[in-house]
Amino acid sequence: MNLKDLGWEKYRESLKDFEKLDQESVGRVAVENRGGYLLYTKLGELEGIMRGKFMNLAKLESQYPKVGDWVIFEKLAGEQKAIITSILPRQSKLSRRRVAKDREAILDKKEEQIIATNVDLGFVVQGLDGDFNLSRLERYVAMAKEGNCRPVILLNKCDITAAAQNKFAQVKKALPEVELLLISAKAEIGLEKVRALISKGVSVVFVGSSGAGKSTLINKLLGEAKQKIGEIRIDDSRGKHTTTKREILLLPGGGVLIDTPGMRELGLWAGTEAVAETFEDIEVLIEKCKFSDCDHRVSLGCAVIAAVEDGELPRARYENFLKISSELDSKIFQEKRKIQDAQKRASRKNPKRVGFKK
Ligand SMILES: Nc1nc2c(ncn2[C@@H]2O[C@H](COP(=O)(O)OP(=O)(O)OP(=O)(O)O)[C@@H](O)[C@H]2O)c(=O)[nH]1
Ligand SMILES: [Mg+2]
Ligand SMILES: [Zn+2]
Repeated sequence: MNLKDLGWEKYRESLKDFEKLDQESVGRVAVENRGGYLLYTKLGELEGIMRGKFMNLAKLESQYPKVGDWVIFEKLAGEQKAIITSILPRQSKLSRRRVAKDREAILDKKEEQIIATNVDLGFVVQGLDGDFNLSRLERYVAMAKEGNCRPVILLNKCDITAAAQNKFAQVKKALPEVELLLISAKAEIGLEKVRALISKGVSVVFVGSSGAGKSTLINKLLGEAKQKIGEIRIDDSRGKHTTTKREILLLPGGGVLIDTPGMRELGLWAGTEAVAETFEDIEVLIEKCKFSDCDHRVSLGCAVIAAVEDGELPRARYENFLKISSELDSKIFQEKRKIQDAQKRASRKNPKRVGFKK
């Protein structure tokens, strides 16, 4: 296995202080199993485990190795096994918050779930069947941007609908700045354009709902039926969560592909910056709102509402903007509350003496 084929050169450009890394001791996490990892290295495939000391230090789930990570390891003599001693800095990452187990978990930073790291491109795959959903696309795009990963939307299954061009135009209008391709993985339409984006050493992750066709597309790119494909339900186009783990697959002739299981629920882990970028047109309008604390819902002199009324801004896009921003607002609000509560608790323990006379 060649480090160059694993994307090492491209990744290394982002590292300044690691010039002298011994190539024999760096590897890339290809699969994450319970507590164990499959590493792709110069020495071939190695079974990696974390060094005990490291595990004691890692408090957050995100501090453990993730698929796509570059790690330093020590190989065990005579075995295809390695001890992972550290994770090299992540140049990019795609992450979301976990499917909500409880309310606290959603707001807790501990629950960041990393889907893949060190990916140059994030292919957002969406089917043009019942899977098609503009706001979901916008969320994926926000997520990719937030993680320093360039989003590319792949509208798949263009073979099954006459409305493909129409939906393509809808997406183009809603997300004009994002690269967009109309394809059919199954009927092999537009795949050369996808292939052209994945040059040697480039790492790409495929995300999207179960049944969108991620694995079908990956198999076509690989030229072999490596990934299992699942049927979808006819009534609602939902897949059956056929892919169950995130995994690196190497494209013959270069390129690192990461297949992922379809997401049940896309939580937003993005910050306000990503939202601003995705809603650039609305950000421009906001500048023109009469009041600086305009809520863009009922406020007087709101330029955003005016644009919706004039038909200049599509209503669906406006509603999606409100949805995403209120979700973020409540997160930020909760974070602030937590800090305030902590401050209150601290001041109760250490009451200030100011104002008291002895
Ligand atoms: N008509 C049509 N069907 C497609 C196309 N691409 C994929 N499919 C079908 O969609 C279904 C789901 O495909 P998968 O590749 O398993 O979907 P996935 O995104 O990997 O799904 P998960 O692994 O569950 O996340 C299969 O029945 C595929 O044959 C396409 O371009 N056109
Ligand atoms: Mg799959
Ligand atoms: Zn406004």
